[in-house]
Amino acid sequence: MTDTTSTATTEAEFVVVANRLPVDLERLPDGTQRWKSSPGGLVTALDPLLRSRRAAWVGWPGVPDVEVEPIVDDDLTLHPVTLSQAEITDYYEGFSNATLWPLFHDVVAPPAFHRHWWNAYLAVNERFAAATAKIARDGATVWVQDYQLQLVPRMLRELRPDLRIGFFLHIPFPPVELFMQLPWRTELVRGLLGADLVGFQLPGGAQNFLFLARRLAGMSATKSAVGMGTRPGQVVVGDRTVRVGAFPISIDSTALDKLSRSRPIRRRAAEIREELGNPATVVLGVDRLDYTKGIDLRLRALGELYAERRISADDVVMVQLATPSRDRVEHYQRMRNDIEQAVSGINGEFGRMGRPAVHYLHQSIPHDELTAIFVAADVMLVTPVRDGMNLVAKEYVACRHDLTGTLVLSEFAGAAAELTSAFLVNPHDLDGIKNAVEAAITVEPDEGRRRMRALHRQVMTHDVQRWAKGFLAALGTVDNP
Ligand code: GDG
Repeated sequence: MTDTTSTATTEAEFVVVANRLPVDLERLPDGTQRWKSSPGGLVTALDPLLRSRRAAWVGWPGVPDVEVEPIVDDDLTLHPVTLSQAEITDYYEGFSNATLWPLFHDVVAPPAFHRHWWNAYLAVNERFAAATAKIARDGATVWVQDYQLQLVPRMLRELRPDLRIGFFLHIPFPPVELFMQLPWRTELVRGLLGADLVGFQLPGGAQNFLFLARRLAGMSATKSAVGMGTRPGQVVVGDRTVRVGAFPISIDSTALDKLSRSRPIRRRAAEIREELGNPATVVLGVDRLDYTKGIDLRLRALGELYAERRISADDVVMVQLATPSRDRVEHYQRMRNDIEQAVSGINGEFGRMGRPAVHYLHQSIPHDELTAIFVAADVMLVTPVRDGMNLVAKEYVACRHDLTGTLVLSEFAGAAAELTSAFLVNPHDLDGIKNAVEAAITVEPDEGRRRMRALHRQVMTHDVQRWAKGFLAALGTVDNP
């Protein structure tokens, strides 16, 4: 990442607006700061589109209270939005992650409603809209991302009616009955309706939104059929038509497939199995440490399977990678304690000296190491109680070109709509999870290969590049894929 600060373009043709920039500002112990690139799925998906025209990315650099100049990296300019510590507490940790996140994930934790959090959300959304309005060229395309910025489309349209505005929600859009709890429900729906295209992971989310648009914002939905991909429904808002559709996100499947086949990764995968004591079966969980991910449920299922001697810790060990996340939000602190207690309970009862049953890592690990762990694992457990998509499930599948390995997948992950050959489970049904885990461990090789072939084909043909192109085609800015 170049850190040239002088020649920031003020006239972008394509602008991505997201809570975070694709780079993090790092403060070093000596008081200096530097940029660290943090390429996520979104960056990979958008990179070719960003590079092919004068593009900009508007986002928070990850550190409070810093004013930094735009960063120019070839054709892409990064525009940092400054947030104060109080705003991070109220807008990000508060309204985004303790109001919207639980509300949009089926209230698995009770959402908290505080007016001062909402006020901070308003103020920060306004700042993002203003920053975008300043840098977009006449008639530019703007793509706003995710639940932290749902008011931006309308605010931006008021400032700049000439822009073409798309919005994509990465998390589920909740059932109407739950959304109605939100004191600011009308403002949020109106905020989203400022876009020309509102995209969701699944048709169900799009349908929920269409219903609400009609009910709360007094708009008429002219077509309620919402298809996957590029067949959106429509809402008429004054003299504008807002399109609403489902665009299931994915991963850079080709890159991951290639990496997983590489010699260093395969060598490291073999080493990992050895480090685990060469068990017959390695079971894996990879999640941000979040209460929606159902880590507790899969640990309970595993513990009961050991206790009932349906599996033995001599043959079956589990690795649970729980990446640190939102650790200043109270609910996350409690959940971390519960999960760590569950892990030590299982290890206390079923582990042996030097051979724990569950290897638990509360760390963020490098991408290559994570890929090697995917390659090393025989059974992948993805058991969220609610998840917009779940990229981990797709990443595991992309790493199984040899068609080994089995995936146990919650019906409540968006990915279940596409990955129908997985062992699908209702995460609330503990016996169901136990049966699925046992079936995944003991599956006949032919049956396992049959399932993985279908999964692998799906993930390889529906990648993140296709997702981005499909969305932008529906927005009318690129040709149909
Ligand atoms: C939201 C929605 C939706 C995890 N630990 C490490 C690491 N990861 C990577 C995974 C994966 C990503 O983080 C997590 O993505 P998920 O999709 O699983 O979940 P969320 O973070 O909740 O994402 C979700 C997604 O947005 C996209 O729309 O699918 O439903 O909740 O890529 O591999 N990567 C590295 N080290 C780690 O320790 N390098």
